[in-house]
Amino acid sequence: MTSKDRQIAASRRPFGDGALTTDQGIPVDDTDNSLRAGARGPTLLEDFHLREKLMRFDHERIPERVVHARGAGAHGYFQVYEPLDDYTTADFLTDPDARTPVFVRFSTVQGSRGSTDTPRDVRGFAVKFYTRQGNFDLVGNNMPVFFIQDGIKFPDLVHALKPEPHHEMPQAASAHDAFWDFVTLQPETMHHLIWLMSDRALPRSYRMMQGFGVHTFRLVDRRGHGTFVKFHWTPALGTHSLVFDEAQLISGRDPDFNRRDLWEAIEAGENPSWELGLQLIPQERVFDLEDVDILDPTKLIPEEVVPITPVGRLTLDRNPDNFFAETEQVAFCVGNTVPGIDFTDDPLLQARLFSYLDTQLTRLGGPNFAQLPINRPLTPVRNHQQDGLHQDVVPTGRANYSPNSTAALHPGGGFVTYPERVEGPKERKRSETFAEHYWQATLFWNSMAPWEQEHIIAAYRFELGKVTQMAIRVRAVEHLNRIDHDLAVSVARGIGVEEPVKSADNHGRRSEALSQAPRDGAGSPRTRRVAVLLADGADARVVALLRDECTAAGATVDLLAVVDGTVTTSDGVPMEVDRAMSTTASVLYDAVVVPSARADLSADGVAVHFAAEAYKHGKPVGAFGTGLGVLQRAQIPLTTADADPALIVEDEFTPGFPRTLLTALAAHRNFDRDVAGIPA
Ligand code: HDE
Repeated sequence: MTSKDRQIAASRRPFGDGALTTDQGIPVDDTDNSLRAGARGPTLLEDFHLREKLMRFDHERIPERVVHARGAGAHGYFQVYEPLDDYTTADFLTDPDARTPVFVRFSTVQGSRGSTDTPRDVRGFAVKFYTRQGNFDLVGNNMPVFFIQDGIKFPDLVHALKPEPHHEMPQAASAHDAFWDFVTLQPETMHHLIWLMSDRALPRSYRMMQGFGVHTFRLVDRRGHGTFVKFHWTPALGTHSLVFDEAQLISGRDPDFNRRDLWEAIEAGENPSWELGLQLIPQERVFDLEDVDILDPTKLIPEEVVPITPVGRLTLDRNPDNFFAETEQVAFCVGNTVPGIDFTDDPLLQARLFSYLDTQLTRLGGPNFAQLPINRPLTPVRNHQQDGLHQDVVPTGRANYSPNSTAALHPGGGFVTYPERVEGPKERKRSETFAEHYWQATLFWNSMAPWEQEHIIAAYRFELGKVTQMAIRVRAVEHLNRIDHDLAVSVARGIGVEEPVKSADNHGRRSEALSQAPRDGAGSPRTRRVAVLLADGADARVVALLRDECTAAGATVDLLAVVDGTVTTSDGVPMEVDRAMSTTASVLYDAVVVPSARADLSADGVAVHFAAEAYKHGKPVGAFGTGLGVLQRAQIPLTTADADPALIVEDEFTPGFPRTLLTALAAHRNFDRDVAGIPA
């Protein structure tokens, strides 16, 4: 239990048992019948219980977030490995014994609150640290760069991205004219766009995605010396993605896919964790970072140029008690910082410093939102601010001004802004160091594994294929041609645009860290979900062995059959199944196994589709004995393990089967499969 948990506990009020009262504490005698003049007569205005109950119901909603409306949150803690006092005075970064409570909210960006978890989209990764020096909010994303360089373009970007104004379509999707019209006219978006077209936009789980602070911030040590810093979160479970077809199917099968995954993992004690890493950039080095201006949020600093120093760990271990009170009412403000961490002049960051404070006034209905239990700091709040809507405390005393001659409230010893020298004419002008928009998009493209490149091409084709105006498609291909000629040609071929003439050479640079391929290898079978398709005559001993080995490795196994209830094992004994195949889908699992059985599952269309679809999405697929028939019917080529390490096929069950399956699960997927001919 953290100190924040204890603080929140004081605000808990269970729905619980006991005598029902009104909000005024008046005991309620009957909550099922309104007060009427006779059983069949009109309802009386004096029914204060009815009026209060409906009034409260009518006002249950607050405005959803303008962006990042759909999210999921969890409590946890952060602990630094070693004191970072060479760089900062921030207390939570200098005391390895301090377990700083945190609340994290993950989110999608485009969709409204009730939309799906798995659109092609950026994900928010916002962390509120309740430190001993007040709240520090690191409001980041799962991609290290942003679409625009100046916050003044944010309303334009978001208007273009969100559903179009006349008919409010499409929901949670960037594949429409307005978005592509805007981005192709605003070329600084090109780098973030290629990240959005990559598998990074389809995380398998919030627990399996990286996080980034995006902007360059500044750490300040006790001598007042500054070091530029970029924040990175690296998930313990590796960084893994869905494939687009699967993500779209999940939207229908389980729109709460990522939210459920986070909730269930924490309920099961599988606490997700991330390592915090810092790219530390001495102020003197700022101008030798090749073509990167550290104030430009559309650029990253390659890890080969400035490596990441691991400094601490974030662990999430408690689900919220109440979605609205915590996940919905949490108010992240980029301006919430603590002594030792300061801002930079990144013009996107500067605009955010205004926006996050401002938006809460509408969203949370007034200036006292910091008093809500989820937003309240652990440190005492002492100032002369007062009144306003929803004042939750009773200020005492009379000296509500400063200076005053009675109370001893005085500033000092707190946050001191880094005394950076600034001068220049007042002007609306972009820095020339922000002018180049393509080389890092090329770097990203060059760093991708072949399958990642294929997915990117398919994504551009899909998105641009939905754009109705040919001129926008043509403009997009022109930009792609400046990133990489082959990429532009491949996309052009898929969307009916003439192939462009080569206009620039690819610089050929790569940065290993940008690819997800090596990060896939860093995975684990823990919390992965295996579907076992059972039929009558399955061997109970083998099924138990398979289940036990998977469970021992932290994976979960669902036994599925054509209908819910039981199957009869080879010993003639009934074995309970978890559910019918038709009530779920392969896209909700990480692997599919078809054990041998007497009954012929290959005659069942749902089972065959299950296997084919999992195979098509690169998942581990295993079968033995008569189970192989299902794979054959699904047109899955039964190749050797060398050709496809995620295809585990055996004539009969061996003890090696679960082990190979678990290795394949840890490696996430085999995206090198040729799945063009699979009919699923
Ligand atoms: Fe946000 N953003 N943003 N943003 N953003 C909001 O704040 C905004 C930007 C991010 O889980 C809003 O409380 C402007 C970059 C996350 O509650 C709003 C600009 C990055 C979240 C807002 C940006 C983000 C938000 C909506 C350009 C990644 C969700 C409600 C100057 C580093 C936080 C709210 C949560 C939310 C404005 C750009 C991430 C409207 C004006 C860059 C993760 O204030």
